[in-house]
Amino acid sequence: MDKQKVQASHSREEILTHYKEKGFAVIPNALSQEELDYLNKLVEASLQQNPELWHQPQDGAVGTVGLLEMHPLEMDRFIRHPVTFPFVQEVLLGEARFAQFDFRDVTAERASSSEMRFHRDISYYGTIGGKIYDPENPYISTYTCVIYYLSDVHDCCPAFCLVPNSHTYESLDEAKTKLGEAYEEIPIRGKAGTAVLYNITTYHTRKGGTVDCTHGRRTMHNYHSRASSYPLTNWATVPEVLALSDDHETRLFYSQWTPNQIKFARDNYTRPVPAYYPVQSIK
Ligand SMILES: O=C(O)CCC(=O)C(=O)O
Ligand SMILES: [Fe+2]
Repeated sequence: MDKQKVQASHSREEILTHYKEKGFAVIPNALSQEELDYLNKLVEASLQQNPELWHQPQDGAVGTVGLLEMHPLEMDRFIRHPVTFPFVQEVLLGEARFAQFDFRDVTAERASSSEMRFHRDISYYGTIGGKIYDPENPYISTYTCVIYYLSDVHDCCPAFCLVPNSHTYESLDEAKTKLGEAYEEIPIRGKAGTAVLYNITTYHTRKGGTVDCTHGRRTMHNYHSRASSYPLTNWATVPEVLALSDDHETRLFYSQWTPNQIKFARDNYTRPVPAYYPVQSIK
């Protein structure tokens, strides 16, 4: 494929059509080299200086939500990134709300044991019978996530992998049977800076790397909810400077508070929690 073709196949329209048809889209070069250098330095410093902020390996990956708390304004620029956020808004019908933001790191040593099971990311309401996708949204999604590769993902590396159009099925086996010939597992490989935007109820996994992988994989994960969706998690928290920002757009974007966020704000913010949150009843 010549260069022009590659670029042409990633036009805004083609990205959105791909998402509509398959439940995900790849956005190459979403992050610049400068942004990658900044984020990788930040992650390396955090791993060294604040190991307590990182959880123990889960399926081979350590992870942290701590960088948002430490660098709220800087991270907000990635959370509402000029390249990807317009796509997020489009697939969420202009209703995007912050849901979750974290970094993960798989070392080269753990690459081959970092495989996850195929799964869907489902909100609490989804687990008690709520619809896990929106049949009236041409882009399917009630939530969407962007995974950014912060390191090159080669054939040997752990790779994010999806089954297109699998969001309506109760299990991966059902997806296999009903999709038949159309069933495929697509591992995403690409340069550092590649972003994958996906409907979170499309079956997906992290494929493990090979035993001789010398790279591992580093990622930034950013989940978005919709104004009309229930909060995705019951634990994500947002720093005061964003959640109580004087800027209306910012405050609105960070307004989908989880129960834990209400508690966090009550116990840590300098300003009072807005009265419309059930601050008294949260233990
Ligand atoms: O790290 C990956 O490639 C996938 C992560 C994922 O699906 C999850 O944490 O729910
Ligand atoms: Fe997932």
